[in-house]
Amino acid sequence: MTRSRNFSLILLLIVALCSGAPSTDADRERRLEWWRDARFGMFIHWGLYALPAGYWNGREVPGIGEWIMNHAQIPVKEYEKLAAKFNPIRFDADQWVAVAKNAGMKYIVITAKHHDGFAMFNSKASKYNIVDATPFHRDPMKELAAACQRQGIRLCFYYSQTQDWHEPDGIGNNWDFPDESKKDFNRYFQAKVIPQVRELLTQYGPVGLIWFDTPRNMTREQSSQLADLVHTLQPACLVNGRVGNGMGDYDSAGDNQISFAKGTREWETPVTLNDTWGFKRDDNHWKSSEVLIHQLAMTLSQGGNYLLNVGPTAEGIIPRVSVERLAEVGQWMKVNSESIYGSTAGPYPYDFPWGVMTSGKSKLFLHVFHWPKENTFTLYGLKTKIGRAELLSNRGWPIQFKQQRTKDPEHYTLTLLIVPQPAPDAADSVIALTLTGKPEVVTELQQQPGRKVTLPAHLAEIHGSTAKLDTRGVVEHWTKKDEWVEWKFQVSQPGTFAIRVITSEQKYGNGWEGGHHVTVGVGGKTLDAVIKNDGKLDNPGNPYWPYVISKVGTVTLDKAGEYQLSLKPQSIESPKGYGLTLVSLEMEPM
Ligand code: FHN
Repeated sequence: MTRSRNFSLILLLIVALCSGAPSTDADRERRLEWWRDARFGMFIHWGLYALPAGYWNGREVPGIGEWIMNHAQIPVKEYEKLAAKFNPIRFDADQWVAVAKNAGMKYIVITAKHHDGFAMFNSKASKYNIVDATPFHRDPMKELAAACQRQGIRLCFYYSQTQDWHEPDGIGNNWDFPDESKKDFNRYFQAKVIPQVRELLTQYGPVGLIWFDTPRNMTREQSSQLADLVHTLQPACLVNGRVGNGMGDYDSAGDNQISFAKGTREWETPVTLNDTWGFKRDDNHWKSSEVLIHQLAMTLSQGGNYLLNVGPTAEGIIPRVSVERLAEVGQWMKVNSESIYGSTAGPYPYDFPWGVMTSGKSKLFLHVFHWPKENTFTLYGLKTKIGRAELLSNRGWPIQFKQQRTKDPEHYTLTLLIVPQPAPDAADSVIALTLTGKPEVVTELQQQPGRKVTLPAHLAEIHGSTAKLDTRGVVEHWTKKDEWVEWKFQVSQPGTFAIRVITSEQKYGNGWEGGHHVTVGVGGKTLDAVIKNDGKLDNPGNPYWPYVISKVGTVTLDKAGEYQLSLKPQSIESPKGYGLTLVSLEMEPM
């Protein structure tokens, strides 16, 4: 190649980089490759807020730890003093990365700057950073980048682009800066956000993704400026959905949201190990490793990545209980990671009474949370022939199986003949089915072995315009009595069933409305009922949305075949606007 041709190629590249040539679908696909393979990451919320750890002036401040400045309305001048005391001498990047790696996590997303505005990295754009403003004087991001390189983990950065309580033009601080008319968000955005994001992408080697948050007032131009900046400086770096205006490479679910419906594209859910993100010394509400494993499998079974948070102390220590829980998850991952890495959603549109399903390249993975009491395990609706069934915890010892198909009505049954007792893993025993062809399943709802029928809200036909499915898979804003839902489903073992409607409280138990009169029509019969609180459904996998059971009555379906069931309100009580928040309708065999 001649010198002048070389030169023109370089020139072209520079022009492309400077013009921020918009990234294409193919670029996005390439960027997503590692992330799809990884599936499980560590979130780290670490900042000045770890020092007060939930207390200000001797008083406990309710709420999540990293929001203490906002919740206690701490003046900038007071909060800034924390920097002079922040000296995390016990911080050991290699140890943190090892904790993530040992848990089976493949990427780390750490708060480079949270809403308090303090940069946890060396920043020329703002002196309010860990190197310049603390006695620590070290750049933990540099140390983490090196440790991640050594241990083969991807380093990613969280960056709060709108909320910055330290800056007069940032969003969120109305106690120091109450005069909205003086604020110029774009001035802050161009002077701090853009230069700092550039620093993050130029100072630490390859970055896996930038995790923006709370897009709030972001304009399309600002979201696109950020996404383009990231993709121009590091074309392989992903941008999460919270950059705003649909400009991310993938969608971000709500905090702690474990969805039971597949999204329209790739998505990720951030989850807390206790209730806070940033360290709070008295938050001991730890999720068990069993719940964490369930959440990981549940999230992936709907095609999502699971980003699990730790909140290190101001000394630089990941709390002991977090390390222990993650090590327990890691034990499970050592045996079962084939069902996670590179895997994706299962082929059925619904979950099962026993657990959830994920798919590998030529395998289906059955995550059995509730192990059968008898020695057989039955799955309906799998059309593809399997060549082998085995427990991931006992490879090399295939399980005997039988596959049957009956006609009129068409019905597919796979029976695993002998499964061991007790459950190989109390949390989640994974059965791998090796398929002999493309996975094909009956996607219509059907009665499950054990005779239970579950009709999830996200598979209902919704007649109405106000009632809508949220991204969790729940029908929300159902406040009009002329809106209704219905399902079609197959029954293979007729009998009498107790019907119950499962509704959801608002997040964190912040309200629930009942008292709605409804009718349930099925098999030519109509039942009248009132949606009331007949008890809570045990729902550990989705702990922040308590579920309420309402008993409706019993119904007998005397023949096998297809049925239709409708749920129609006669009246809806919605003084707070929640109305009927539908999760599912269940038919328990009697
Ligand atoms: O306000 C933040 C919160 O502090 C935390 O960082 C979470 C993590 O997803 N994001 C925001 C709220 O959604």
